[in-house]
Amino acid sequence: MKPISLIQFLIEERRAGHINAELSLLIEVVARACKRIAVATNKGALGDVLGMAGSPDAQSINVQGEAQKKLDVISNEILLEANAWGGHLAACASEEMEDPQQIPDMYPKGNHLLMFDPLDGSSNIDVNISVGTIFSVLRCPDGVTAPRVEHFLQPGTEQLAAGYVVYGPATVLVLTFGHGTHEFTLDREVGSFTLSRRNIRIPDETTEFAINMSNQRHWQAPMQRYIGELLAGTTGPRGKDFNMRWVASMVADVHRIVTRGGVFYYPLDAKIEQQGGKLRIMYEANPMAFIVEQAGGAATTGRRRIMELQPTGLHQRVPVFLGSKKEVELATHYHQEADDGRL
Ligand code: P6P
Repeated sequence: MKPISLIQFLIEERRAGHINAELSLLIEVVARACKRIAVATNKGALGDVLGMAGSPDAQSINVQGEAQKKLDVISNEILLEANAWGGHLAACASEEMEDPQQIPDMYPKGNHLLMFDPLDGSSNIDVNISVGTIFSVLRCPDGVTAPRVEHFLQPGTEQLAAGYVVYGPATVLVLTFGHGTHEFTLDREVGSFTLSRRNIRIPDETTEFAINMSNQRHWQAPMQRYIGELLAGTTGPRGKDFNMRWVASMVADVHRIVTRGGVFYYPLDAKIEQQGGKLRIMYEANPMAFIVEQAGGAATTGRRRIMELQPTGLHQRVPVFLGSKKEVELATHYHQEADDGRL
């Protein structure tokens, strides 16, 4: 069968009325920027892109209070520069920046808001483990020409598009517009993303879970109960053995789930309860939730559907339970039971 390029797919989606010309251009621009990020990431030790940003005695710290890797800064700059001039955006927001970045006055403004984590899992870069870019697209409220934070604070159900690019053995883009989840693999010889899976389905059941077990003693009781049952395997109430994976790179873990099923959990724990969770709602939890739901999976905070939350801050953190529907529903059910005092 003749390969379908991302451009052809976007034209199909426009003809189907799923997206408009401006959103189509936005996705093309983001995909092209991610190809540049892939080139930078793939240089490894040969490209002066590894290690920490800033100088040894003046490390670069981002809005999250995290030391920035050189590639965090490089990836952020690539996405900002690529999206500044096309006229498809009103503003951008990034994990790496405190406030939204306006489109420079010399360029036309568009009707979309773009949020991204330019290089998620960057702590894995120096040890050559897959990392990724995550992005989410919202509509800019009518009449708003200089979007402020509050214009970004829309529930995940308002997303027009969401996607990630995983920089692994292959460079793979996974994308949804709310009409299924689709995968594109970068054909390096041609330099274009080529449709590799259309209308992905995540199996409802799984025997594979992803969680950072070192936090176990800090989890809330329902999480202790749920994971304890998985670990008990055939000797416990689940009556089957489970396998565990934890890449500590959300994009890599989610891509495994999108590819073969499974669940990913970053629950509340006593260490992070004050900050509401580990992962950020606007440019990690919501886009991944959209992608997973459109592939037939589920995505909750352990108590509520992630995409129904009303965000309260650009960098707000939430717990994340996502993946194979039946498992996420069971883990969520245990938390709801505990909250109702029925446990
Ligand atoms: P931990 C990477 O820093 C990240 O934001 C996600 O990509 C990943 O799933 C998680 O944090 C890893 O957290 O506590 O295992 O280092």
